[in-house]
Amino acid sequence: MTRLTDGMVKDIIRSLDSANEMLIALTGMDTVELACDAAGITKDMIDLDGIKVGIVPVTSGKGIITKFSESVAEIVRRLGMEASVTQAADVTGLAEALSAGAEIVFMADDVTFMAINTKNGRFSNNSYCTAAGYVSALKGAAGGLDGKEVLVLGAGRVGAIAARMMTGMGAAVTVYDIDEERARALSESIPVKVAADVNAALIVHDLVLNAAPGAIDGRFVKEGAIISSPGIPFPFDGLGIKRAGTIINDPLDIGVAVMAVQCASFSRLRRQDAAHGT
Ligand code: 2YC
Repeated sequence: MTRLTDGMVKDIIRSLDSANEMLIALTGMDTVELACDAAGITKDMIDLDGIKVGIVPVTSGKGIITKFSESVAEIVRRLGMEASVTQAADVTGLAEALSAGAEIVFMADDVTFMAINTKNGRFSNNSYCTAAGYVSALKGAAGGLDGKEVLVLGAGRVGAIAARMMTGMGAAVTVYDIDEERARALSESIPVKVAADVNAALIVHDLVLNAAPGAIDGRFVKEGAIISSPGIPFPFDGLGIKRAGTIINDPLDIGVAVMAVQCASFSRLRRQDAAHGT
């Protein structure tokens, strides 16, 4: 997953309203509904109100990203939970969150971004939750994925999980990765086709899940395509934006919302229905 920079994070909090409006318009679901769908539950199965959440800044590696923790806290508050960023970072911050009775603790270093359920130790991972959230968004925008052809760009952590999920939903998935070996390796474990050329694959796909870090050449975006594209930097040029019918993108919101709902579901499910997909 591309590492966020201070510049990319600074506008997240102010853009959360429009991000939620965009989701409703494009997928028919608001952030809570989408997060529940991605976590394999429905809203009536869980009460998110007032769940205490601690966000602990982590100084390891490239260090703290300005407003990253506060952005995570704001996204979680909008789900109805009670979120706060700890004063201290790292281990001391974790101790602070636990002493304050946090039921869920969010922490991210440069490799792993997780939400831990302190009641039972189960945890949510940002890569899985981002994949699940963007698959749900694509499913909503496309009116279902069963029997549909979907192109996945990138066979990394998010792309591979998304490809597996959509295959399981009955989609005919084609995967492209700049390292063809990585796409081929994925096709050994799940029934996906491998695309050798990204532009030849793009131009024939109405549905795209973009989990690759690079820019996309707008000339090859199929007219009216629905593109679900997590994270940053935003990979489309003006022509790509014009040719696509729908582009679902945000730097952090959907992934974090799914993490919070999935992690809460580990200890808070109302009805003990088996929550599928977690
Ligand atoms: O501020 C902090 O606590 C930093 N340690 C946070 C580092 C986050 C690094 N990860 C990322 O930027 C990306 C996110 C978009 C989600 C997963 N990796």
